[in-house]
Amino acid sequence: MKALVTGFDPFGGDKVNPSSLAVGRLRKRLGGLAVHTAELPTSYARSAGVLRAAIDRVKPELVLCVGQAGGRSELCLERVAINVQDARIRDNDGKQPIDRPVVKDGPAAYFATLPIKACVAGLREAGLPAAVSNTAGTFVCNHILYALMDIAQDHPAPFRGGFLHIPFVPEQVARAGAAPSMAIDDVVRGIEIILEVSAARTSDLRTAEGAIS
Ligand code: PCA
Repeated sequence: MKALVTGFDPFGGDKVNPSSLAVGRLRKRLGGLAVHTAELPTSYARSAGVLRAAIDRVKPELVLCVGQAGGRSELCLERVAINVQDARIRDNDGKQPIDRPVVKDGPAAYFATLPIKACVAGLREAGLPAAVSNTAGTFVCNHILYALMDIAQDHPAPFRGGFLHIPFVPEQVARAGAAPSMAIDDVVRGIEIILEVSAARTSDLRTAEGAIS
């Protein structure tokens, strides 16, 4: 089985993006799973094309896109992407779309198809803080999860896909001030657990991971 894992380049004036740092450190093989990686630009206009090209090249059965969510304290498996671009900051092309669709006339939302609750359980068993998240925001990460699941609708090589939002790494917080952070080795370990759990099972657990608000 093959997996494709992507990270994003730095954005918003930051020097690093922990998602590409972590993805760059993944082992190339996890048991029977071959792990391929790519870096996506933090750009509404360009990211989906780079992702599609990587999927066409690798033909993975699993795709996990990873992005930074500064301020979050857990590894967050995203449940859903919505068909909206609404940017509070400029992307790496200087673009700041407001209330535009990711895909014109596309469905309002797509669900991730990885077993997100089983992944959260596996992460917690390994001692890593993890949660199901019900919003990936409206910036480029939501855009790419929506684009990923839209590609999955009619791609000739079927795959399951999902998105992981990760906290800052400690050196970002050391520079920029108080926020939660997670060591990059823990993020790498977490991504590998998500890949192993996703490769091992197609159905998800039926556990309560919802949010009251
Ligand atoms: N995080 C941003 C885009 C790129 C990244 O790593 C986001 O959460 O939308």
